Amino acid sequence: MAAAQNSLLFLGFDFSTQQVKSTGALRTEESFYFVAMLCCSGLVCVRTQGGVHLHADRLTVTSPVLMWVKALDLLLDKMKRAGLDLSRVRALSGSGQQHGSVYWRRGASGTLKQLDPDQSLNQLLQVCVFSVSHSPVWMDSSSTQQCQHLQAAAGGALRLAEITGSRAYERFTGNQIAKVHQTRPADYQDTERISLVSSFAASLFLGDYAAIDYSDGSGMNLLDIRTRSWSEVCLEASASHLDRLLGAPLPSTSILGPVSSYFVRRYGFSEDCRVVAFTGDNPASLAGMRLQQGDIAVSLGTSDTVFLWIRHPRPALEGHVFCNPVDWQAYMALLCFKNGSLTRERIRNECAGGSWELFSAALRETPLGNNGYIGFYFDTVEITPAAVGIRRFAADDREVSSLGPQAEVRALLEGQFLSRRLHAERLGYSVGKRSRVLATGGASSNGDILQVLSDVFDAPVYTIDVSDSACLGSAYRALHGLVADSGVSFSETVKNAPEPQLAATPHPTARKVYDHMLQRYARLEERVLREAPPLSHSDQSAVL
Ligand code: ADP
Ligand code: XUL
Repeated sequence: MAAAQNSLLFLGFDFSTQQVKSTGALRTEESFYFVAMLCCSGLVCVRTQGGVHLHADRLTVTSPVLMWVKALDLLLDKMKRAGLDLSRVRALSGSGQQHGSVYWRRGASGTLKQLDPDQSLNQLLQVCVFSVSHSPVWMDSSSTQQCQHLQAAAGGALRLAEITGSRAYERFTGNQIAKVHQTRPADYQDTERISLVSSFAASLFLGDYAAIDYSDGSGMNLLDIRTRSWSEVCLEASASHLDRLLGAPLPSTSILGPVSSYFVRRYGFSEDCRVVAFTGDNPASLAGMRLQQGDIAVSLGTSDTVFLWIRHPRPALEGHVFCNPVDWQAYMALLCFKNGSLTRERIRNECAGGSWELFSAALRETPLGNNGYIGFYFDTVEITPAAVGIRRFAADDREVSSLGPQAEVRALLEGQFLSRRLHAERLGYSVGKRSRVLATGGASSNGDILQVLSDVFDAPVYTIDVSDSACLGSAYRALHGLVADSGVSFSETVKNAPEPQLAATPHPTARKVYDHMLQRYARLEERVLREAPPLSHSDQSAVL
């Protein structure tokens, strides 16, 4: 990396579903800095499918904790081999896929504090460190019973949303912890600390248990998002001794401490390098995209997410409100759609011979509005809305059983983006003259997909050069963490960072086509939900 010797380096890590990645932000003396992807490690071969295990009940989804540990070993070894001078890193931070939980066995903190720099983390943490070796992750939907119990204890779904920012969701950590507590009492008893994936990763760097930050903590159905402390009602309804097991939550901008001596001795980090609280991947993306009020961010990763910066939380039965990761007085709203990239990959395989090129060609060769064809593609139980199955409709709303391959590709994309827009509008988003859509995630590298996004939202779409905005946001947050206590705002800290690049502008006819189509989509979605049998346990397990 070509850089001035006296420049300062800030590192961001992202522990996502399919990879562990890292990005660096460099700040020179002239206060100008740029960003470079330092390296990125693929998934370690631990016989997972895309980083997860889908269990026989088809509801339980876990990831081996050691997969993240091994991936971090590989990533840091790769950085070292690339000749990076890690002694220049002044601060690091990171993000993790949201909601997943890691269970540290009694005595694990002693192990963390005395890591032998001659051995890899994987060697050191392999035995007796985790009381649950396979962590429940965000794709899990097996905790319906626990959700019902929590909602009843809190005084109903809306009341729970008012306290924690969300009604009860199966993937939210409190319900996952409650399930472990009930189904694995001995392992729970043997646990001395519970981390989120983000605070677990921070703990590795810190050599001690890292606090859960307010923003990722908001994805647990346990944190009171207004007082920013654990809600006693929710803790009590979920599992025993939770306040002790979770530790006190901290502001997302907190400096947790210096990097552990393990990283100083094994990888040459400076003893002065600070670890800034890690957060969730979506909050970190908000930072990476430098989202402003009025913008909407659309992340096209394994799951698709849509998020907005908001001042005043208005929790509802749909979507989530989290504490804002860069401004403790603000909030962010988030919608999560489970059928994102994996569904696009399925349709690519079935309709475009497995080629993104042909998939893109299909988008270019079909008209805006797809001659009235609209599709709903919920391969697995969708989060927003709670539905499963595939439905296709012609222009007169008559159901059709199949579409030609090119029309199918466009129906999928338009359906996905109409759904993102419809549900964002219900959360308070409105397409205005100065609206910008900021796109990120793996599929944002595809210009034809971004064109459909731009048309459906009737707004210009911007991307950032770095493909992983969560990583980049973590590097920015590391930098901000050093100055946040002296009152410097996040936007001030990153004001010289590269601006997002314009990637697509809406077609002149887009507004007319999609305003009308959005109304039809809303009506058809109601019909799909009305006509679907209630989601029973076995329906939920449907993976088409
Ligand atoms: P994660 O949620 O693990 O962070 P990413 O944001 O890295 O996921 O996105 C990974 C997804 O990006 C892959 O599953 C793949 O379907 C999608 N993807 C990668 N390249 C393209 C492309 N050219 N067109 C559409 N989708 C793509
Ligand atoms: C958000 C969610 C996912 C995960 C994985 O609520 O469940 O976006 O954070 O990326």
